[in-house]
Amino acid sequence: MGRIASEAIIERLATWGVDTVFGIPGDGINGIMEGLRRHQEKVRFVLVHHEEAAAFMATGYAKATGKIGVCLATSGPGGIHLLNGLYDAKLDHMPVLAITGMQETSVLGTGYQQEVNLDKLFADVAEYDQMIYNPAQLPSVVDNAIRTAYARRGVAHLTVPNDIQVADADADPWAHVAPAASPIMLAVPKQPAEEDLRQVASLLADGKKIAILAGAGALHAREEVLDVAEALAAPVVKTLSGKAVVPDDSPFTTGGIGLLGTRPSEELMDEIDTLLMVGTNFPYTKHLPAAGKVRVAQIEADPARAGTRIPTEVPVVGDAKAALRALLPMLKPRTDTSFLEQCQEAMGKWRKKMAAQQSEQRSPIAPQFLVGVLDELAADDAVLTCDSGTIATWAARHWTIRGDRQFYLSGNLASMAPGMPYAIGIQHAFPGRQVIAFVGDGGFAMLMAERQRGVSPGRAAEIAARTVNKERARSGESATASRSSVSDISSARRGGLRSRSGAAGPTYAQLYNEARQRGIKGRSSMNKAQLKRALGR
Ligand SMILES: Cc1cc2nc3c(=O)[nH]c(=O)nc-3n(C[C@H](O)[C@H](O)[C@H](O)COP(=O)(O)OP(=O)(O)OC[C@H]3O[C@@H](n4cnc5c(N)ncnc54)[C@H](O)[C@@H]3O)c2cc1C
Ligand SMILES: Cc1ncc(C[n+]2csc(CCOP(=O)(O)OP(=O)(O)O)c2C)c(N)n1
Repeated sequence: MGRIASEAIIERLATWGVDTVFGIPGDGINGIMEGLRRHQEKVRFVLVHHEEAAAFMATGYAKATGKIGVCLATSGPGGIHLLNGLYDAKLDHMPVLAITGMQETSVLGTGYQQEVNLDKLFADVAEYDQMIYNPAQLPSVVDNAIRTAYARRGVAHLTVPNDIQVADADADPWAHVAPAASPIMLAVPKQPAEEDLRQVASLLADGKKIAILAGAGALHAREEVLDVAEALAAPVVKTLSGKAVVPDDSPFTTGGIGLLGTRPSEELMDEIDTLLMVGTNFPYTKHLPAAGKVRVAQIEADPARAGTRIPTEVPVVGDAKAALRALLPMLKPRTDTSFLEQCQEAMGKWRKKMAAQQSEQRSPIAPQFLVGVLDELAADDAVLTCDSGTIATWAARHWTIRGDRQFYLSGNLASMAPGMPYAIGIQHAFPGRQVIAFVGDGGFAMLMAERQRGVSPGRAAEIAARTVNKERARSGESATASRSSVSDISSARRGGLRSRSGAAGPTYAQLYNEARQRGIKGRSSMNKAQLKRALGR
């Protein structure tokens, strides 16, 4: 067989810098698997157990690297399984490309086995959604898909019928749409209009009690956020997705906002007269000041999202880092630091309260203690991923950002189970880095099988697996992963032996036994010394 169309796809992915594809093979994508086999030195294929996990891995990869994540699924059910992870990418604005198989063109529309119109099904989730009917569309549609995913910060989907996957790559050339020799992606202009920034500076100059709300779109702008905070003597409140914008021990932050946030952040929202929002689309508007009570400026990359959450006097479109850097010299430095000091005092009390909740003396060990120990022992550049559920509260409050640490969760979709696949995806991107999945027993059970796939090169799930609570499992009470030794405690307190994620779910013992059969190591983690041993410290 000569050069096939699937090779043109894989080669083009490689030209765009794609080095990893997450997925599961199937008859519907045999041709694409052949393309991957022929170009395995350029693009590696990471086999997963569930397509949803492949999409989460691609999303985690994109979140941590800023590069497009790619997942692959067979026709019909394989493609359907991708969807939840793809919606996670869509809602958290991550560039992800999904490639799926499709029945061969000669049977399309005949109700053939596994015939699901995946292009129609993906129409809502994907910014770019295209069936490939002719190899001559390649590599243009790959370029368009990737370019659109980056430009619109979302999902692109290509579905490829079996016969096209293995068709002669060079047949039927359509010279007039011949693509450029190399992929072209023109960056969106980052610099906001100077006049807009002058208006922001003027609004801030009038403020007496100013706060900055920084989100995921400012993760790359730590230095600039802190510089502006210092110039304005303004506390920085962080969204959960923007937790890593500034370190948690910075004197300029009051930590998170919302249900999982801090009291000082909540209180200051009632006090401020001016709010500067940077790189955030924070959804829980009831935790923001009442409309009309404060003057608001917002720096946002997407014009469609500038000024959408709260009445905003000065919406500015541009990149957070570039905008803040340009804004800084326009600011009138504030000499009155009393509001900031008041916030710092409140934060001092809050930190003590959080530390008390981490106490080793609490018996049985508290969830906060577990995260506290993880926090203490983890590397300064560790990446923490977590599931949705109560577990997110402890990650939010007891995992501290210091050094180059990062933190990722399914922010806006709030789906169960992304913690471990995110970690595995991120571990593939950064093989040498410590990546910790902090997962609930419910979420863990959903995609537990992926733990096996995370073994190599993955320290990813290692820590999660190491904190399995073996002793309790043996006594018929226990759970699975890191969060497990937390979940079983809260259940145990209520005298229950079952996972809180559902009475119909497996008991912890069943879950643990299944985990063990899959080669996952268990550890009992009842006190700090045991936890340290379990974590290999
Ligand atoms: C169980 C659970 C509980 C949660 N509880 C909380 C909570 O209590 N508090 C909380 O804050 N969150 C919480 N979340 C997350 C919450 O649902 C939202 O996902 C989160 O608040 C959104 O944060 P964000 O606005 O920073 O991120 P996003 O919604 O991703 O918004 C980021 C914005 O930045 C923009 N942007 C991107 N790049 C740039 C750039 N270069 N320059 C400028 N702008 C840019 C984007 O266009 C986007 O509008 C919870 C999630 C879960 C799963
Ligand atoms: C796919 C999906 N199904 C259901 C939910 C609703 N839900 C949110 S948290 C949760 C329980 C999570 O349990 P677990 O993973 O053990 O975490 P915990 O809350 O115990 O920390 C459920 C059912 C959801 N967010 N996503």
